[in-house]
Amino acid sequence: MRERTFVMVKPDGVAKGLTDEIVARIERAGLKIVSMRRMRLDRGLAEELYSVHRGKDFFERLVEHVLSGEVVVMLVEGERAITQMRELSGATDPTKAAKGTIRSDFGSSITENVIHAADSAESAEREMRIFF
Ligand code: FUP
Repeated sequence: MRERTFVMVKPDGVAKGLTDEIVARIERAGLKIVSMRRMRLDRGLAEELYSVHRGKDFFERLVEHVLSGEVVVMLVEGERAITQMRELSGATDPTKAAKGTIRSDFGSSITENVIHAADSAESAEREMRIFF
């Protein structure tokens, strides 16, 4: 099934110069980057993106991280794009992520884990509407 999803290279990924590597992995998986923008989030956007986590103990840390530098937001399209992007990204905690995934290869911590990829069709729709 052809899907569209929302993906973001987080500030740690941009700072480590990983954007091109991540773009290459997405394209090698047969997915298409329909739109891509390098930008700085403001607090409103960051809190909206992560609104499902509001009230959790890591919320402020997470928001501070995505405000700490530039991000690259992407609209990605293709067969099973949502699942494929979750598989390319790997588990939230880089130490638990499968080998060869973006988070396993490049993540430094559960907060600085390089990439965000929408976790469901509903999240993808909501997040794409925020940014595109
Ligand atoms: P994921 O969908 O894999 O990005 O993971 P979650 O939706 O569970 O978490 C969203 C973001 O919150 C993660 F990318 C990093 C951050 N987070 C923490 O900083 N600490 C935690 O204990 C859990 C998540």
